[in-house]
Amino acid sequence: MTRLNPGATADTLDGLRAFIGPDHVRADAESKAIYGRDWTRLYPPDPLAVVLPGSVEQVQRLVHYANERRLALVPSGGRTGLSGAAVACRGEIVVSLERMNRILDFDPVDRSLTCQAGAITETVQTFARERGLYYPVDFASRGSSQIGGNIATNAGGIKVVRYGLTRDWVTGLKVITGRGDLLDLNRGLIKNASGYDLRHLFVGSEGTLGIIVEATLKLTRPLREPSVMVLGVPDLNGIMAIYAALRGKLDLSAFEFFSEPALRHVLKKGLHRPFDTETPYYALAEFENPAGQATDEALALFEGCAEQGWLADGAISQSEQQAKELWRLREDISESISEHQPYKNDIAVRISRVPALLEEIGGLLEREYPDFEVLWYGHIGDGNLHINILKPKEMETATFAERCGAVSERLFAALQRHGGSISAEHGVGLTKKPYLHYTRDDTEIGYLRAIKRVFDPNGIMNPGKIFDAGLPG
Ligand code: 2HG
Ligand code: ZN
Repeated sequence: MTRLNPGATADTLDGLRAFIGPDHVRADAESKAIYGRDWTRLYPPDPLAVVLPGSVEQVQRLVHYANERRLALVPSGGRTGLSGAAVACRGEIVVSLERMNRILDFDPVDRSLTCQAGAITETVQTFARERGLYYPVDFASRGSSQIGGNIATNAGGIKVVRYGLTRDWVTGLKVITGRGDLLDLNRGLIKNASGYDLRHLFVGSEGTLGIIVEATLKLTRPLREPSVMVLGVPDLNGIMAIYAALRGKLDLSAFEFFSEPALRHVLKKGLHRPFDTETPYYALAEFENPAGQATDEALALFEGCAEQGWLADGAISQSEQQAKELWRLREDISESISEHQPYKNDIAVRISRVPALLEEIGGLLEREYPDFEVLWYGHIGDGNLHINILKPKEMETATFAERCGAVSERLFAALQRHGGSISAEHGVGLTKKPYLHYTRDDTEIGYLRAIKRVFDPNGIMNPGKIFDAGLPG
């Protein structure tokens, strides 16, 4: 990989220190190691420096400065990403928004809040809850992920079946474009039919068009006493049938799944089986159940699904605490397997295509990886599957990556035939960049490049992420 910022010198950093402050421009080895990577752990971090601006003005000045000197910048949130979009491994300057973490405004009539990009997801969720409201974009990394990063990847998570993605909750964005302009996009409006909505270009842009500095987020009413059911399911087709049955009758707020091998990893970390029967797969459904009013319906559905042979056993939460414990069986999987350096797939198809895709990919993986441990879990109610392949202990990382990469091509070709996407919610970053053409054709990628040129003509914004832009940077 070509190293970026070859012309940068000690003077370059002194220039940054002059307007960002000496303590907020760091070039020590520890800071570089921490801020140069995300949760992928695939790329050795190697930034030139880390800068931590404290205001919108400082971010704008920084982008002007970077344009004048052609310095490559990597915008950085909580670095919980799984595709390498926030990785700085080629001498880039990491721009961490972590000091810009305040909630700036709240309006109960609009039911919205405005925060700086570095606000932690959980802080926003708690702020909303304390005001009787709810920010429904939610996932396991809520305690460290930041709103700006969530927007830059259009994060999904565990409540998408009911509430949609991050995109659906952003009513306003302030950004500094790669040219250094400040854009104040949509300003919290619900309706705004005045031409192209540039806000949506920044949602999912993975730091390649500019730096998100502030966001206005919609809030909603909290869930009413949600209950959680975990169901033991003999096969993946059964999960889809159960989903169709439950969807019509319960107010579902989540519909997730995981396999028995995936469950075993969280059990090893101290969690308990939800019931005695072991089944190849498990579905987790969350539904509103105020004063237990939906319990009878849920139990009747359970009986009906059992009669059809779609499920073999199940458990339903009787308290908030039990609901939390059942959730952990699904939410803790990713962290529980991280020590095995998994090769991650985060694929999506239309919900109706899930069974056909599963059959095809399931067969392919069984044939190609008989010696690897393959784990299935994810947000099946959105058509989003996370397939993780664990590295055998004795295998070299490079050999493992090569074998997984070879199968990826065939996996993504199958996905393409089913009209799917190579990334449902983790983004493209570096890990999925070689495969972008399976989801976007060349003409479309040409339009993406053209958009990039408009916002970032010198190619200073997160160069080499999503696609190669063919720009100077
Ligand atoms: C999840 O749904 C996260 O748990 C992580 O998106 C998925 O580990 C993964 O592949
Ligand atoms: Zn996920």
